[in-house]
Amino acid sequence: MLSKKLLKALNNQLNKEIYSAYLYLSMSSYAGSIGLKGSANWFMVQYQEEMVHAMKVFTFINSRGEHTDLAAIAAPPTEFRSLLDMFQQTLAHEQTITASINELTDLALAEKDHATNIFLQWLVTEQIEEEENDRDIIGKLKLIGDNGQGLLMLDNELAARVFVPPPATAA
Ligand code: OFO
Repeated sequence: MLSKKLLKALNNQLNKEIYSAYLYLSMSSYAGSIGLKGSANWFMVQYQEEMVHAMKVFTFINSRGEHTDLAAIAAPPTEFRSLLDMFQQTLAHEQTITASINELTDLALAEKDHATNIFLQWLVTEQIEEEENDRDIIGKLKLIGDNGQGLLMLDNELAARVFVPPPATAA
C-alpha cells in the first residue's frame, strides 16, 4: 500500500513521463519537417523510451494495489529555432525530470517506503544517461556551429540510434 502523498507524487511523475514522450514526439515531427531525418529518428527513439518510463510507473502503482489517476497531458511546443535549440530544451527538461525523481525519492525515504525507494533507483540511474546524451550532442552542435556539412554528418549519426526495449517489456 502506498501513502496518499506518495501515490499522488507517483501519479504526477507518470504525467511528466508521458509529457516527456509527447515533447519528443513533437520534436521528432519538427526535425523531420526540416529534413533532419536522423534527428527525427533520435527523438522518436526518445519518445519510445519515455513511454517505457511512464509504463514502469503505471505498472508500479498497480502492483502496489492502487490505481492511476490519469490527468490531462499539456501540449508540447511545436516550433523550434534549430536542432541546438531542441537539444538545449531537451536537456533543460531532463534536468527538471531529474529534480522531480529526486524529490520523489526523498519522499519515499521520508516515509520509509523501501519498495518505492528501490523502484525509483532505476529512474535515478536512467537520468544520468539521459542528461549525458543531451550534453554530448549539445557539445557537438556547438562545435558544428553554422557548418551545414557538419550538421548533416551529425544527423547521420543520430539516424543510427535504435530503441532497445528493457528486458521486462521485451516481447
Ligand atoms: Fe523519463 O526520462 Fe526523460 O523525461
